[in-house]
Amino acid sequence: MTDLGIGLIGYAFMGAAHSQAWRSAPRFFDLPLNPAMNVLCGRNPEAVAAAATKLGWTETETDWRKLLGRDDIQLIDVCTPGDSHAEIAIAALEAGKHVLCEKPLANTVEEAEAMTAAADAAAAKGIRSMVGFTYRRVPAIALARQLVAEGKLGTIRHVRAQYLQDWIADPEAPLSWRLDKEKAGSGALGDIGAHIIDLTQFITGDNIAEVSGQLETFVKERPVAAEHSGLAGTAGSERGPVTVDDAAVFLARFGSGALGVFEATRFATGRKNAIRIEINGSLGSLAFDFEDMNLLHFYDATEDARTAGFRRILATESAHPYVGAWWPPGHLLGYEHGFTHQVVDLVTAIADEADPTPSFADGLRVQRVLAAVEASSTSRQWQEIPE
Ligand code: 4PW
Repeated sequence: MTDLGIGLIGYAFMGAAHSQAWRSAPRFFDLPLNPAMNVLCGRNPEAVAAAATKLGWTETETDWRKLLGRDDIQLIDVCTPGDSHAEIAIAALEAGKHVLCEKPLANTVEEAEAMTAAADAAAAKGIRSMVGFTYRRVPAIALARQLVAEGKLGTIRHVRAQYLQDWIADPEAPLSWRLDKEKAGSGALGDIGAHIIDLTQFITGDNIAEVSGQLETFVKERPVAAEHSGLAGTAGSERGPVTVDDAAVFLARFGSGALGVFEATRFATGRKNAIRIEINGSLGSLAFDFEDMNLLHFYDATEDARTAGFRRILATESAHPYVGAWWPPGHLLGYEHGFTHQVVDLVTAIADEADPTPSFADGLRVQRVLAAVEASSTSRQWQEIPE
């Protein structure tokens, strides 16, 4: 089978999740190309070498530009903070490499527009790109989209979405790059709010047309981190400013006229990674919570009122999206499986010479909603999302 040489940039939380996916995908799914975990890239030579050994990469590089000139790399996987997404992704696409880029696509709409233009130009030459809105690949979420597309909910009236975490609820939790506007673009809004924007648009097949939002930074100064990885760190003795939002709330109106209520926060004490989505339509409703990610709740409003009620669908049947490649029914999947499914869909699209989704254009659409929420928070006015 033909190799698809992978160069992964970044080896922290997301780098580890993507490494697991590149390793697992060909072991459980019949892929049309063999992902070869050729090069892991990071700036610190000792740390990247140790990570490569642990995560299963053959070689390392300390300068991402070197990946672009290598013949054994056909795909660049960008797992760096948002401030380098545009530069790396555009250079990689121009060098003829396929690109998988972590979300949010960029730190600004302007960067996301430039990335989308580069992706369109590359697609004309058969070079593919995808943005990592990984939760689309949770089987229960993919099932929700199928049910909506089949018309089982009828006309969508309400979209209710929350992404709740609490890892910085403690005011002494140290600063990380995710709390630095230069690095991350925004806070809870872009890091986790971006997911619920993408997910609700994905499930409903409808786009957000206008928003009215508020951002808040509850804790304006924190200890600088002595060390930090993923969502955890240890505090040093100095203190520094938080330059992003801690929480974002917004109302939305979808193109179809459905009303949306969104909330993204890292201050929801007790909620660790609760992605809660409820959609109410004229014929029924769906409800999902990532903290119980194998379940999708479905209410069929056309049933006999005496027996109608929310049905608890355990999305572990082989008839459910992605599930057939894994375990027998009831043997649950977890966080990492979404990343594996993302790799499966990307590699399949590359082999089929098709454009994978979510595309950079989808990422740009989310970026425009993020910018509109920020603008609305400042202006205290509703903001339309440009098409
Ligand atoms: O899903 C979330 C990510 O998109 C994770 O919980 C953390 O926040 C890590 O990055 C973002």
